[in-house]
Amino acid sequence: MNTETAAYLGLGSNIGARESSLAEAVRRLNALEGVRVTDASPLYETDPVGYTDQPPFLNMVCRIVTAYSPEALLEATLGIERELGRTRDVRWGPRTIDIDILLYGDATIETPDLTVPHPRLAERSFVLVPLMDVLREEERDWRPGFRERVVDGAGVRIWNSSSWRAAFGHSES
Ligand code: PH2
Ligand code: MG
Ligand code: MG
Repeated sequence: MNTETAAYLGLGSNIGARESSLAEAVRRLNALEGVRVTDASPLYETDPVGYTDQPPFLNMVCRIVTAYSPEALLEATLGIERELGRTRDVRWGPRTIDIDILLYGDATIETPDLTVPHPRLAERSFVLVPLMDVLREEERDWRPGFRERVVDGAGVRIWNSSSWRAAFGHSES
């Protein structure tokens, strides 16, 4: 019986040492008993969406394989956000680290605490661009329209970091 599920997480940071916060979040995710990070996208610097009077973000997406239920995964991601100094002041406002569950297998989840697929996933280039870097071919059919979706990439610029490439294994370009 296969009790592991592939999932995709979107991460963002726009306060403090953005790149180290993201790297530390990925490291802590991978260190969880029930999570293995299999792929990490490059970093992108992105214009703030929604509440625009805040600094630019660094965003990325990672693919994980997890033994956790969606609820347990949510708890674990909130725990890492807290450990890395996340506070919740303004909705959509500045944050040291945000970890969102974008996809959890092909599941559709609708509870008071969690909506999967992430409800704003399809409108956000800062999520779609890095998601397309790591989304596996065989997992594209989880959501109708992914294959066809045009990613315009507006406000999303690759963030060239040799330390990120060294840590997460991307080739240059
Ligand atoms: N997250 C938000 C609101 N706006 N904008 C960018 N560019 N990147 C984000 O991660 C982001 C945002 C709420 O989670
Ligand atoms: Mg978010
Ligand atoms: Mg969030």
